[in-house]
Amino acid sequence: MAGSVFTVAKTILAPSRGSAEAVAGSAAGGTQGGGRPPSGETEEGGGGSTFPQQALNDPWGLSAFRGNCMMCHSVDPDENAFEFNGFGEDWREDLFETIAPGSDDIFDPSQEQREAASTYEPLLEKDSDGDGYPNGVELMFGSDPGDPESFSTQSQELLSSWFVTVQRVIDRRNISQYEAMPEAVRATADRDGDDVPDLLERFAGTDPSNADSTPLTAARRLAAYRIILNEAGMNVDAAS
Ligand SMILES: [Ca+2]
Ligand SMILES: [Ca+2]
Repeated sequence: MAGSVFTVAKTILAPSRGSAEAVAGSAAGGTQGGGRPPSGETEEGGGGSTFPQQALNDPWGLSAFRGNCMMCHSVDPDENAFEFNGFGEDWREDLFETIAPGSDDIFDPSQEQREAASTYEPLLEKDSDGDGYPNGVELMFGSDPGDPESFSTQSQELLSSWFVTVQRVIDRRNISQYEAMPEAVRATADRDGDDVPDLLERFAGTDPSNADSTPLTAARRLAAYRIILNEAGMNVDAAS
């Protein structure tokens, strides 16, 4: 399988679209969600090449083209051995010890249990990669919780306050209601052509002029978060 899939660049980013598609297409048993958006519409998140990847992409609205193995795995370039990074270890520990106790194989728990591990509050509060950004903040705004060199240009304090507000709102009202709003569906200017409009890149803290700096979170989900925060009076564009 293409080694390039596991090549991690150093800001918030992911494998090239071509390699991600190749993996998504070749993974046995996988389904690929999202898909390229119709012209003028934002991309939708969810899906992915493997069941564990889908268990992260679906609840967090991550792009199937950008959510990737490196969120949980480290690959030793010499041994080519598949190892887990800190986030992968923490996710597995919560899954196997708390959510699906007694299981120790990734295929044993149900997909609902794997998704529950991805949204398990103690996991979200941890900072598995030690970059100062809690896992929940990284999953919401689209940096890699398993890579200490991937984090937003927005401050941790700001994103943590936004995280709390968004979580409180979507406890009461499903995120899909926000994703269906015309403001979330309509794509706006996207200078670097990475499918995340400039406005949403500034919001998430990536570089709108660099296609290698792109949130893992799909544009549709980011737009929904932005609507929620603006409705809550957080005036997000002033901070972008
Ligand atoms: Ca972190
Ligand atoms: Ca990180």
